Amino acid sequence: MSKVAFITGISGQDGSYLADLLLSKGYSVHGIIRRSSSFNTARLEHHIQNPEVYNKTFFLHYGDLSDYNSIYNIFEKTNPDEVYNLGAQSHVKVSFDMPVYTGQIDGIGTLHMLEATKEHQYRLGKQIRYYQASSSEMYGKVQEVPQTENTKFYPRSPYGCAKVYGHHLTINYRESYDLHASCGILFNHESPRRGETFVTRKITRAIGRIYQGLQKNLVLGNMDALRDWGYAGDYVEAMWLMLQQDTPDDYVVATGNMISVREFCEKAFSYAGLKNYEQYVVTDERYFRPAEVDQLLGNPEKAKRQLGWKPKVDIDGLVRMMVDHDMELARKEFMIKHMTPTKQHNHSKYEIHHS
Ligand code: NAP
Ligand code: F7E
Repeated sequence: MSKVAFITGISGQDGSYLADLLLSKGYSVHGIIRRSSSFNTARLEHHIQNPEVYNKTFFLHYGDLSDYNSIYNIFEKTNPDEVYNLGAQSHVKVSFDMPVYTGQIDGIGTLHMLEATKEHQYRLGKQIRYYQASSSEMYGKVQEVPQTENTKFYPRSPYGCAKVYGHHLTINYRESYDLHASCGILFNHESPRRGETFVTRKITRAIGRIYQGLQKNLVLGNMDALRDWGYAGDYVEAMWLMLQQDTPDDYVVATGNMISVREFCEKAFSYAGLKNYEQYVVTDERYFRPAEVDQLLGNPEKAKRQLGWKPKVDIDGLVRMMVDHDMELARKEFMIKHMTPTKQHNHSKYEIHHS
């Protein structure tokens, strides 16, 4: 019998990579999607369009972390062996604009997931293993460098505060109800599937568009912030490994290296062949945060030692992967923009408009 996984946040960056990984391991994968007036499943299209997989081993259910009833019902329908709670309002800057909503989803939403796990473990009489997406944002104004599982938290945003609540709740449910519940304290991780308003993707999208003449400038906020950036594809393996351990625990997942937003720009622009990134980048107060996290640097020794996990992609590999992807995306955008519908060629809907 294949194992059954239930993923919240399956339509996001990490959820989509985790679904790829679990399907490749033979799992049946169930995920929550939110009702939206426009499509929100772009990162899952390769599974939705695959008749071998869709509604056979890969299933989507409408639900929302704010709605306990929907969560409870999905548990009841799917009887999961493993639960990955990745759903969140995950944007730090947005959490200052929507603090209550962020608390409801990232905090109380986590409580909904833990309650449902506890209830269904009891109902089914089998262990359900639970993964909580904790975050390096919990360290905020860092109390030591690098940060380990024992470093004190000092969150600097409503997002960071909500994640601290979810983190402690997960530990509390583990200790109170004997749940196999683990927290991954993941440092920033990126990919070509990263949301376009997070800084690395915003930079690589802009590079492709500037290269194609589709955009002139890149407007950023604090370029001095330092982050420990890894590759999302590597990080979902660590999530899975945590749930394969006999004993649940909490782990820092990071590369152990950090660079600034400015250095990321330098690397990415120069890899694209655009020398002098300064001529394209402007800063604007709009993108600064009321309270900033100046630096984050993780120590992944415990994950290396206990899980046998280590990152395969370094910062230069990550920059190359994201720039290559977004150069190609912008090339396609350019083609579409400069093509006009034509009646002359039946075989092709478009032709290049040389103006
Ligand atoms: P993401 O791309 O922003 O994806 C977030 C996911 O959560 C999306 O599927 C989103 O659905 C879903 N979601 C949002 N609100 C929801 C709600 N009310 N009910 C149900 N689902 C909801 O985030 P990510 O980068 O993949 O991150 C995954 C998790 O790891 C998050 O919990 C994040 O906070 C945490 N984390 C991320 C990082 C990182 O660097 N990426 C680091 C540490 C921790 P829609 O597609 O419909 O919006
Ligand atoms: O910002 C600075 C910004 O939004 C990184 C989430 O996945 O990782 C992520 O949170 C840094 C910050 O990520 C812009 O001020 C400058 O210092 O890409 P970001 P984040 O805030 O670190 C953690 C671990 C999570 O858990 C979160 O879910 O870059 N920055 N200029 C900018 N940031 C953005 N977004 N946009 C700018 O224009």
